[in-house]
Amino acid sequence: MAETEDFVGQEPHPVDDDLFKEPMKKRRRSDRDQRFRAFPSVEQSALKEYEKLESRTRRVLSNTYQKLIQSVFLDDSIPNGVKYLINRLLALIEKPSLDPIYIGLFGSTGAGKSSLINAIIQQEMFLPVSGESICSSCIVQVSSGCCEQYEAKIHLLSDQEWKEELKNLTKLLHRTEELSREEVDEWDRDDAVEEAIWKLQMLYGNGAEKKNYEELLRAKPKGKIPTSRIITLKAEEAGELSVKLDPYIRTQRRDWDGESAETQIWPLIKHVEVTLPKSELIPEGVVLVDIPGTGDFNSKRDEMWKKTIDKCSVIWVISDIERVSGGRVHENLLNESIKACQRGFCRDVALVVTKTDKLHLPEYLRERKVRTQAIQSQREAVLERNEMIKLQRNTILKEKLKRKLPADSKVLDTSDLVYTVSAQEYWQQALLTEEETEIPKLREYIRKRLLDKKRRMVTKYVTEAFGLLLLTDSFSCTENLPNEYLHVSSLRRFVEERIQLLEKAIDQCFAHIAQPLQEGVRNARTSYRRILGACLVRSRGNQGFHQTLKAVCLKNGIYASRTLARIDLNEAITQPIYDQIDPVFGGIFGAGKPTGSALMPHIDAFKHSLQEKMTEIGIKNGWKYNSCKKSFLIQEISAILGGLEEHILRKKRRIYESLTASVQNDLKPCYEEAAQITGKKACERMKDVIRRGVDQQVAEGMFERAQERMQHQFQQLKNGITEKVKGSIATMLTLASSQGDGLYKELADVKSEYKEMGQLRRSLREVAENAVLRRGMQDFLLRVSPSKVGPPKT
Ligand SMILES: Nc1nc2c(ncn2[C@@H]2O[C@H](COP(=O)(O)OP(=O)(O)OP(=O)(O)O)[C@@H](O)[C@H]2O)c(=O)[nH]1
Ligand SMILES: [Mg+2]
Repeated sequence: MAETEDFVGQEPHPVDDDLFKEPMKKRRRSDRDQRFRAFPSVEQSALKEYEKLESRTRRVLSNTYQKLIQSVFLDDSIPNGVKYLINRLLALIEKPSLDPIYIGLFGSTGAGKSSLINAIIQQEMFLPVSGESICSSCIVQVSSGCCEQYEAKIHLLSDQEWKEELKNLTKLLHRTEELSREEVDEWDRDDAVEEAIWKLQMLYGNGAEKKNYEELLRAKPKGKIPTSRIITLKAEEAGELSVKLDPYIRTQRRDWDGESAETQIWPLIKHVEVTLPKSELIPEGVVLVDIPGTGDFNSKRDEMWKKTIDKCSVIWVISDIERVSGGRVHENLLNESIKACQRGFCRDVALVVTKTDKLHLPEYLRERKVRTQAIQSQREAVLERNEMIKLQRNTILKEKLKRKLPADSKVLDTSDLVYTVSAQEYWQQALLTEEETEIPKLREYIRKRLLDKKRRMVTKYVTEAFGLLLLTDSFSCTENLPNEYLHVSSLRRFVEERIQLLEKAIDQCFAHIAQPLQEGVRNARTSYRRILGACLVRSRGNQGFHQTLKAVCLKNGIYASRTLARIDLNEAITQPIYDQIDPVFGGIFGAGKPTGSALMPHIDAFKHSLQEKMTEIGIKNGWKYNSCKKSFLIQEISAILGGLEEHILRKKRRIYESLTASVQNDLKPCYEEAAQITGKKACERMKDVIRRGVDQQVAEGMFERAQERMQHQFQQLKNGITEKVKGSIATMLTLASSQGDGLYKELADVKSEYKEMGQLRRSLREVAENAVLRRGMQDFLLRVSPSKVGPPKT
């Protein structure tokens, strides 16, 4: 509870019933309680208290805002100080309550993602599931809302996006006359070609594959495409929605001969969003995302695939128990998830091993190595194997994360990195109890994450609001201190010095990347030929690879389809650089210690030095202990620097991707040249062009350019940070120094709001303490009588 430690005083706040009324949307109390049904008492109570605090804070802010605008409404000109205040208040009032937590279920086809989501939301047959072929065709997001109905939104590609895909599909199908008999056969068996033909036929009917781009542009699609590009489905019951939704989500078979309207627009579907009514099992604010493991041929969809992975704050790598050991696919998924930790917002990776019920007892017994205990039944075997897998996988995963992430990453401290679940047993309970299927454990994981986020968010919100109220109140302060503002100029000097120090510190911190980057470039130069060679070879030779390679070139080095492993040439040849920089990169953007390579501690140190200086000046000049001005400056510094963290997180991805982006950019002409190649031995010739193109670019310093670009991106981030800091602090000091210069006016009295806000701030600590206390009580009760407490049985 680090955030709440500095709060003093513990007066309980009065609990009044109208707290439950939110200013924007009035909700009935029963509705509100319903939303928390998913929570066992401890989390439920804490969450409620945080929500209460938040809505009260919003109300205080609203009242203050109204008072302020009323007092300046009729004025000819509004003083700068007041304008500043009004804008800050409004921004805080409009700040969204909580960005949802995205939990990505990321796994290859058939791993059991959709089945797992069904079990978690307690709807056995909700999302389509299939054992025969690839089942889910696109990214599906499942969340719960506040409405009574089940709702689904099917998002389609925009006109422009489809045109782009159409262009690429037709280019891919463009066949020349010179193909030999053998090559024609080869061509027909190509996965990329099959997929392209099938997409065109589905949308435009048979024969569409023979038409060119212009002809298809004029052709009318068979299905009806809404202009909004969103199809909304609604239903009263889960089953009803599930039936309506099925044809949109379920991958259509290539030999399909149906004529339903849903399947005709199927190639256009981008992603699907499903909203359940107030769910008991996934609370509002949590989104479960079913992410297929490979990405997509369509650039827009592929970009979305990457972005979706990056926006997840938690990624569960879903792996079938029979494939979890040693599979390359599984390794790729893990690597992609760890990359998301580097690039995106992901803080937490866990491995979820599915289908643990699948066990052939005689085989298991024969292979079993540890024989300390006799195994009597299937159930015992399953449980033993679960334990073993957890031990094994936990160690392996931790090792892997350690190599890739900085040593202080939170995920490395987590004890549970591996879950062993069975969606099938969750419904059948023939072998395992509900607890043993570990579905309830995953639900608990979700609730914990949500509560944690809510706590952090509300703490920040209340603190910021308090600072703002303090500032507002200080505007009407009569405290008259003629001398103190003489020191603003000395303060300015101090700030300038500190900013210079900060710049130096940032330089030092970014300098950590230089050496591994250099090393990585050296490695990349020596190994790129081998890596490229491996990428350009298929186990079954060129057969069926010709057009896939063309697709790779059409997409500037990246090809993703549902049937093949993802190919990304740019990423592959830059991998040796990433291998070197990964831990350092993570370290720069991690929490870290002030002495290490982490960036944030330097910004914190800068903040503390400024705040100390304010206090020091305050004391020297005999400011009253709790001087409004001093507190204002201190609060505003926190607010300004608090915003920086988000800025840095957003830039992080750009920086990380700069290496592949740079290489992709340099290789573009070579990909374009290769994509033009047709005719005899096209596949070999294409490979030659790529090999030669890469050789040439490497000789001309492609990797060194990538290195420079990354360093340039770091430099830009530094400039961005210092500019932002300089700008905001200058504004703040101007405001602080200008009291008495006629910039302020007599404002409405906000004493009572200020007081209430102070109380709310004190309540924060209390809520945190209550949660700890309740957790202790629950643990105690659980030990005494496990059957009476704990999550409600569902
Ligand atoms: N025995 C057993 N089978 C399971 C379990 N979970 C899923 N399956 C089966 O595994 C197959 C694939 O499950 P899905 O949930 O469709 O897998 P998916 O990961 O969503 O697959 P795609 O949609 O193709 O990406 C189906 O036949 C399921 O019935 C389980 O816990 N035990
Ligand atoms: Mg699925």
